[in-house]
Amino acid sequence: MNRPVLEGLRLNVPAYVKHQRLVDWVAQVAALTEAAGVYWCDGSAAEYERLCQQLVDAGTLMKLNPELRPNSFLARSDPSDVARVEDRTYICSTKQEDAGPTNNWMAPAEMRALLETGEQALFKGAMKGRTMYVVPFSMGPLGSHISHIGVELTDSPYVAVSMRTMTRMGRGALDVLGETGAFVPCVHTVGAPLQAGQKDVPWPCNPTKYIVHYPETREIWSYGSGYGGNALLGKKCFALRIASTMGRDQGWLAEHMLILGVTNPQGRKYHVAAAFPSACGKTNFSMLVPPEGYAGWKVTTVGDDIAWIKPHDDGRMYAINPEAGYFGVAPGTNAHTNPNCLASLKSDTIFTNVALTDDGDVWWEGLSETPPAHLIDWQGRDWTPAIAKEAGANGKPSPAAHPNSRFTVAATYNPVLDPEWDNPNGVPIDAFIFGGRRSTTVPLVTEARTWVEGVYMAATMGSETTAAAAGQQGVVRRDPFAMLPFMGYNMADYFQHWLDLGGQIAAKGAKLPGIYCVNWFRKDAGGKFVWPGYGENMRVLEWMLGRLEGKAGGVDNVFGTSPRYEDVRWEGLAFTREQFQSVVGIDKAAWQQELKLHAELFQQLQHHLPAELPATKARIEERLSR
Ligand code: SAT
Ligand code: MN
Repeated sequence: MNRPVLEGLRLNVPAYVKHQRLVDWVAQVAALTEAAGVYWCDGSAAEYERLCQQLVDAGTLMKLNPELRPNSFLARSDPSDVARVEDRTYICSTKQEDAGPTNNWMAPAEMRALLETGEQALFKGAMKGRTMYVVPFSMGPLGSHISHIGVELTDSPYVAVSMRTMTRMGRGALDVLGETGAFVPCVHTVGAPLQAGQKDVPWPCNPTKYIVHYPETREIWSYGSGYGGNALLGKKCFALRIASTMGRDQGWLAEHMLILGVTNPQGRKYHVAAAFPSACGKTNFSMLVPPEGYAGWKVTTVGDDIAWIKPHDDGRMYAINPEAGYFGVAPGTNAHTNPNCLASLKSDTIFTNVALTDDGDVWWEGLSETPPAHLIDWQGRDWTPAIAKEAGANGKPSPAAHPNSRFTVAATYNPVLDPEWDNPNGVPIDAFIFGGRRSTTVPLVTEARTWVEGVYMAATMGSETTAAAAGQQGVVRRDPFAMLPFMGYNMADYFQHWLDLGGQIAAKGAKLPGIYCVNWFRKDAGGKFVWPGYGENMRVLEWMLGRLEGKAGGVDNVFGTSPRYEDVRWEGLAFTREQFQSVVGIDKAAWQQELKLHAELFQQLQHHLPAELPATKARIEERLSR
């Protein structure tokens, strides 16, 4: 094999690497970025430990108390680099209409000039003074027909270690690749070159950020951020934006969905995939603990964030979780909201931007009812309830952990991990759930009467924005399929793709998965959540499964079928008929307003918008006017 030699730089290609095109590309990017060295990750435990120690020495990671939190670390990011940057995220397809009106777009040549080829191109010399890590990874079980391989080149060792937890990273992925296999090239730099003798900072990054996707050549280029969704390129960039485009071209789906298994006392197991926007409780739902009265029921996690779903010859849709770990929101996680998650985080976890306790453990808002008397906050400053009150705004104390602080942990630490989570053939999906965060209007649960009605529900989903993305929080925006920040192509074409797949399955005579719309987040007049949520969501799940079996009752509303009070099991929960009514009721005036927002969305997406959607809207309007 030809091993290119760059002047003054050794590529250090391990003997087991057999892929010439990969080696050539690594050489090219090393030359462009002027990396000081190249290191190929093998994915071993020894390598992980070595890199973590290196990160500790550099001040990026802090080792937590090994007695309280074995093999775990805390990272504090730069305070400006704490979330995804949607306004800096681009889909660079040749034609703008292929990116569609919901994405930022730039012509590929123009973007390449900015990043790679122009006089002042950002990637030129961007890795000066830093090692470039070659991170091969598989999204999905190694060798599965649903999986795909990527290789990330990054100058961030924090990214390299996080990728080992979040993906099947290392030599195994290269073995699958062989000599000529296809891979998605992902280039990432924190954009902070080091001049000779310059001292590094704990969290290098750049105020200029670009998260760039070329869907046609299936490439990802990310500049300036070290934060999760911007930097762990296997996740949102590959597994959603690039993969959604692959799915469009190849007849499958890449979705922002958790996948759970639910087994009833008779031993019958179902699989459900559920889409919620970022930081709306996907991890909690995927690890749900059935409440009192549900003896014999079991919920198991296949995935907590992303699903790749392929129609199979038997007419069913099979899903895999392309990831191997959880990059979840820490605040709010506790023994009530998600005991299984808490158990997953006992050891071997990298925490980012949570608070540090005086005995070297972690804390975040909601972990305990009363905060410790003293903490070090996510920015490394002293924190006490009194300081927090002083520094707070709008009557709320300043949080010790950033609202988007995260944990990174391998799926194998989850005590309720589904035994099929690693099955290369995936699990058959029985139902899809779509949910937003809405304080009003949208009922607790509604079943779509048809596939088209379900696609309509998903397409018109709205949600109040959360801390997962930089920018204003709490404003309602349309977030179709919870994919708004993650779509790799034209949203209207994506709606069509969903309709087409449903049509193909129906044409085979197979039963389509049920589609449900949920909203756990309705509030009462006092601003408090009415539905208790978390484990109690099991009651809603049981109703859905009952519907699939044709056993559970319901009543039609303007846009689907919802349960009556007596259609839900209430054993073990004091939830009155009135309370129930306040979370399922349809307020006609609110729905008339809501439909105006659907109309706005359809106006924005009118180019290629499937005719079935406005037709469904017209039917809802007709029912509303009765
Ligand atoms: O920050 S991530 O993009 O990885 C998580 C999320 O926003 O869902
Ligand atoms: Mn997500």
